[in-house]
Amino acid sequence: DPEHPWWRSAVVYQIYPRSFADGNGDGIGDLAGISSRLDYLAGLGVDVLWLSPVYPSPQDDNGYDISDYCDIDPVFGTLEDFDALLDGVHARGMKLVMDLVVNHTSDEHAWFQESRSSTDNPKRDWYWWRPAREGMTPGTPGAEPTNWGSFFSGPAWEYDEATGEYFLHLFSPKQPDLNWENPEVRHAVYAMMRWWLDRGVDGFRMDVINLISKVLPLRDGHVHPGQRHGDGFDLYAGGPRIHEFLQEMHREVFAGRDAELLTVGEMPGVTVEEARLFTDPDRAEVDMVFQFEHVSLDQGDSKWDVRPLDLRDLKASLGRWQAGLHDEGWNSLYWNNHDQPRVVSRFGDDGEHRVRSAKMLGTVLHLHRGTPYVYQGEELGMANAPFEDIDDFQDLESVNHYHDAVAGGADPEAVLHALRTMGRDNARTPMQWDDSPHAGFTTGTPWMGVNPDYKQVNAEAALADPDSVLAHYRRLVGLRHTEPVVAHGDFTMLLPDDPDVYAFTRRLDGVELLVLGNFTGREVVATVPEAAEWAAAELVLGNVEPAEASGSDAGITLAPWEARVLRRS
Ligand code: ISL
Ligand code: CA
Repeated sequence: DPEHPWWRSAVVYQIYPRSFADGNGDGIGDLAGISSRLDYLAGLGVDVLWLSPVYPSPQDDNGYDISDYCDIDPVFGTLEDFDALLDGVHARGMKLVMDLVVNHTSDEHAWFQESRSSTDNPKRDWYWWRPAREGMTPGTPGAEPTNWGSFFSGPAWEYDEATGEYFLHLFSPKQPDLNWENPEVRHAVYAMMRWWLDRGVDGFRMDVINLISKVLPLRDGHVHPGQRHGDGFDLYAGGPRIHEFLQEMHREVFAGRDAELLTVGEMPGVTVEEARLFTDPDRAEVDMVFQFEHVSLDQGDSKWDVRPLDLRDLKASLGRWQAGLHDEGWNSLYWNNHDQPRVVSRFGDDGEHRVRSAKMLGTVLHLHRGTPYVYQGEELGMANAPFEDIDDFQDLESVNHYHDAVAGGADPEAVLHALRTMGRDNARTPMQWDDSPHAGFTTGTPWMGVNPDYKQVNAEAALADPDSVLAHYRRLVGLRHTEPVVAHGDFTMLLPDDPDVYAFTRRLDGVELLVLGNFTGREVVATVPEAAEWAAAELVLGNVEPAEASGSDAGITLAPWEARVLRRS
């Protein structure tokens, strides 16, 4: 049914393979480890698994720097292991989506090795090579072709002595950007994608896919006060040919087989207006996008400028996305991924109310209209890790930022505070399977320390506890499958000015749900319309013992971090 593609009632589970399950005891998660945990995932009820990159990689950015698109990194296994995993996933009625990282390759990819070998190599133009700024000595500070900073600190250009030119890298110097203006590049990427689809994979999550079209000619960005580098974002995000490229990719790769597939474009900075275009089925680009507005509301000028969340901003933002993609396009829904801190620590309470607030957050997210994504460990209420000093961090983004900021005169303790709050490593501590050493993640020494809370917070304990976060997530996934109003209903935000309560209704064919979430550790009153009637309605799902008569005309009283889903028809 083209009106109701299957992914509208699906839930996706993201696996960060390095940190999920180690099958061979070398301390790093791998494909065999994932295969051994498929029953757990099927038990959660999710429909799709998305794997962060498992391709051969120098692992400068944990696999987002790919040196061969058509193989598996030995650290994760072999293509045979991959096929076995795919079979296991399909045998359980689930689908498998691969990460597609084609804004850039690794500098160790054969394409880049050729490209850098000489200025007249046939693949020279597969990447962005530019001479030094006019009148400047190549390789000296400020001689970069444009003033752009990279996402991972420092300039976005690396000088290559062999040929005396610079190459562009929006991320690390080991992640040179591909030149999508070159049709050979595009067709090589499409051929690779077809190769994976022919192997049986069910779609792609497309890494920073809105950065592939750059404004030409490349030029300087505005230098904001206090910034060392220019801001090139508007010159490479959502560039002039982005829709053309995605439509071409769709024609070349997905046409004729897209009904069974899932495609999601990761798009930093994308607006709701642009997202409508990207996800309008008639335009044949992608099924949905990952947007970043709601995970930027507790940040100032940069992600390291950490501020408290104002719940009204969150409702205004997500409410705008719900309305904007209601009739055309489709939302993806997420709190967490491998780049974000843990949501229970970020928007909930990872102390006394960890379990209850994790359930509240899951409830609010999963009852929106859109396709929810669960990031490994989120379903256990896993929390941020207690990193102490800079040596505890592994992610190049955090480590580079620390050295950069401290060299620039920042207070090291303040920088560490920001890393502890927003750092990507929070998401990357090993999955907590049980209370045995290293949480059952590995029999060896884990590549990254396990969160010490694993004795309490682990899958084995959660499976045995009907009141666990895991049990609650299983119910949330189930609701999307069994209640058409959850997958397909209209969405109406309520109480936009209430600083404490998240409230909305969903409606379909005479069935109506009211969803309430208390985002505080205090008892609060949700002053929704028709409160007394709603308080008496059927409780579909909650996270506290059903309250005694707690509603009156004035409102519904919610316990600290309480969530309630009520139903009437
Ligand atoms: O987390 C971020 C840094 O603040 C984001 O800007 C992130 O870099 C951006 O969302 C793009 O992320 C994706 O591409 C990166 C990779 O490091 C991330 O892990 C990936 O999700 C480069 O491939
Ligand atoms: Ca391993």
